[in-house]
Amino acid sequence: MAAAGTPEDKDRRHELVVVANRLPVDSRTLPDGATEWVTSPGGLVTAMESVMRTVDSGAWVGWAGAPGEAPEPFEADGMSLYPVRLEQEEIERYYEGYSNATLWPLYHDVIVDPAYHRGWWDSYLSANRRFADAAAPVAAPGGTIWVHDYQLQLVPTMIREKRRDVRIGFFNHIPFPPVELFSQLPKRNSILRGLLGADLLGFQRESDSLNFVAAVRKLLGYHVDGMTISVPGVGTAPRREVQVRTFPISIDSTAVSALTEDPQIRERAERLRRDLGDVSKVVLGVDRLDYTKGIRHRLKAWGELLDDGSIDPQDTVMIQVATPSRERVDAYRHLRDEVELVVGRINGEHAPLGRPAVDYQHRSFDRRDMIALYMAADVVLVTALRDGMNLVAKEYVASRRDLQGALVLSEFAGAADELRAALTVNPHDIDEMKAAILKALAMPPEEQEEAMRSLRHQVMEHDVQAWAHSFLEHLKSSSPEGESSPVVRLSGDRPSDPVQLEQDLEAFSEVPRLLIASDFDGVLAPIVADRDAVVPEQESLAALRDLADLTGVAVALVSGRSLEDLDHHTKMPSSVVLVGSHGAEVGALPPWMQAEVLDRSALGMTPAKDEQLATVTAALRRIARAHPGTEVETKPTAAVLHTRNAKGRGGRNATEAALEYAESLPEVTVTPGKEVVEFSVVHTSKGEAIEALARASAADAWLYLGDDVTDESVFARLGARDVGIKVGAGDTAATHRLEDTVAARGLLQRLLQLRSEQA
Ligand code: ADQ
Repeated sequence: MAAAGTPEDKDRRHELVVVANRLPVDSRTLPDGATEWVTSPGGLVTAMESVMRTVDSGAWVGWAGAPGEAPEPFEADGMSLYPVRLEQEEIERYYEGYSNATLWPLYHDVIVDPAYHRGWWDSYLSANRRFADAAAPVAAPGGTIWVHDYQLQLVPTMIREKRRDVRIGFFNHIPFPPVELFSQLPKRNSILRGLLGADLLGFQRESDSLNFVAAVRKLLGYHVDGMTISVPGVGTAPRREVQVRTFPISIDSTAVSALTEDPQIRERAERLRRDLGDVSKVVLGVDRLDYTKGIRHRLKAWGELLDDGSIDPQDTVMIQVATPSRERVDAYRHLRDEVELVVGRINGEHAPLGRPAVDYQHRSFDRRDMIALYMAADVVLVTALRDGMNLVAKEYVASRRDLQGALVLSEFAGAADELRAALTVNPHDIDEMKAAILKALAMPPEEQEEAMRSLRHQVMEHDVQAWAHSFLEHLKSSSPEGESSPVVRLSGDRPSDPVQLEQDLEAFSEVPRLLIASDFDGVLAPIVADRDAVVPEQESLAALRDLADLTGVAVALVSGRSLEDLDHHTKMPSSVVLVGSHGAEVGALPPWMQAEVLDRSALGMTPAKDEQLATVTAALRRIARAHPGTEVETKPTAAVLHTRNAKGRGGRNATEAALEYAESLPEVTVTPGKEVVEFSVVHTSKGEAIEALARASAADAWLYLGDDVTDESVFARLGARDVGIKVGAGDTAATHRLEDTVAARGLLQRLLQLRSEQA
């Protein structure tokens, strides 16, 4: 409960200012007419509360929920709250109109048609201005302003126009659509420019980040390097760099998990099952009543399972909690009518006497009831047609300390990227959904336990506090107005602490899924004058090979050498991934790696790059046709002309023709090799390659060994659980230093020992 009050000092400036459409409190009128503020539940509030506690003075700027005159700023739970005034007309046009009837459907794959009205845009602009005007003056000099969600996409630039000294972050809670869809939006470029006022833009899924970057590249034509956008200077404002990153949001996992031990909640869960007639299986859906959540598809599958007798309503019941939402928007009213019609029909045809087949609840529940529901459910169905993340999936997992229960999860929910042990479904495929529901209902307890253990590891480790801290840490390391200074964690030849290194290795080897990657020259082999005469430390290579055979370990070698050269000198088995040319060439992947993640996102491919690659490939093919025996190989990001099998001067002539053609392509990286010429359309770094490998192997943490300046792009990306080791002297962003390749060998052997003990 929040205590009402007013800030002692109205000119107070805040280190961290959160800007969101709504304040984290709701007003309640007491019997004597006075107003009381009550903390409103919700993921964002919980997340930010824990962050706010770590700053001296935090502020929250948002709408208080009622039209007209806004309350004066006040204090609640150690935070200063600054209400923003919105008129009734603005609520209708900015919030219900542009935000929820234009942007929401457009950003969710146009599941319903977005409505475009010019008047709504004007209101979106003026309402965003109000939020920016309220937020800009309250941040401390050099402070941080964190703007949230699609309703406020113009706010970052509006704040920057007033305050060049603050760091501005923006997080989008919903998906960002592919450029082909986003392009529909009238004023689309204004939205992009509005967002680019931030120093850091955060999205839920990697695909959202990539979609955003592709939109900026295609629609604004700005230069993009990996996930860094270069925003040209305007007037006196200098050129700036904007970072785009993926931060999957989460829940307060520990708090949720702890509540499952509460005797009252346990009793509530048991009573719930008793009240349902002690059926043998309870299936649960919990959603805002929103067309994005796939409730109709789920009910269709459920209805068919009852119709065809696959489910017996006598011993299985479905609870569908559908929270009232946006009831003034047409599409939501229609959805409610449809859902209630279908539920009525299913119950009419299948409900046993005195009990429903679908127990439909159209209302809000308190947190404790929600957890009791999760505890009572054998299966939870999350079948969103499109969802930024979906916190219900994570809440269910955090509520199952008993390691029982099964989660059916749509691949179109952001949570599917992390919750790999769920039963994933395409909710548009009703047959597939029916099969997944039956599989979940029949899942043996040991299998439930195995899956739930993996799901819980993910949810408990990556909680909302970690999400918020990670975003703010990234924001802190971005510099206002674009001056960039490399991170130096160990300067010169300062050694690192061996005890700390051992502790870090121990902690690292306990993580379920690991990526272990290393540079080659200078780490696994001493540097020699003649590159071809390099002699690797055979025991280091052996340790890496053995590590690659352990469960949950992915191993990669990343080098500036060409892939072929790297392969020739290391002779690694197929379980080890080879990455050559500083990340631009990726060798064969083990079958369990997600090749598509690596192909596109690592490598920074966009529709424009696809086009460029097609043009280059066609030109090389013309050259190959003119020179018999030569051929063109295509790779995800490159085309390669091979001349090895050409007769006489044919090979040399083809190479010359290719190199001449290369001169017309300043943006393409052309690397001539032994009887090959590679044309790569992306400029990659080892850092980008490691990030992508970590994603492709679903690694929870990675360890990297490197000796060169090109390895700093990897160390600059170290997360809290990752380990970076610099071999040799020099300033570095790595956390540890080893003297030479002999020490590196020792480390790999120690790691092998630790991980084998885990196994
Ligand atoms: P939402 O679309 O609101 O959020 P979701 O992530 O599922 O969706 O969060 C819903 C929350 O409401 C959950 O915490 C759930 O427990 C709660 N809830 C649902 N029904 C309830 C009821 N009847 N009573 C009480 N509580 C109820 C948006 C995006 C999501 C993204 C979040 C956070 O659309 O994709 O995950 O923001 O970024």
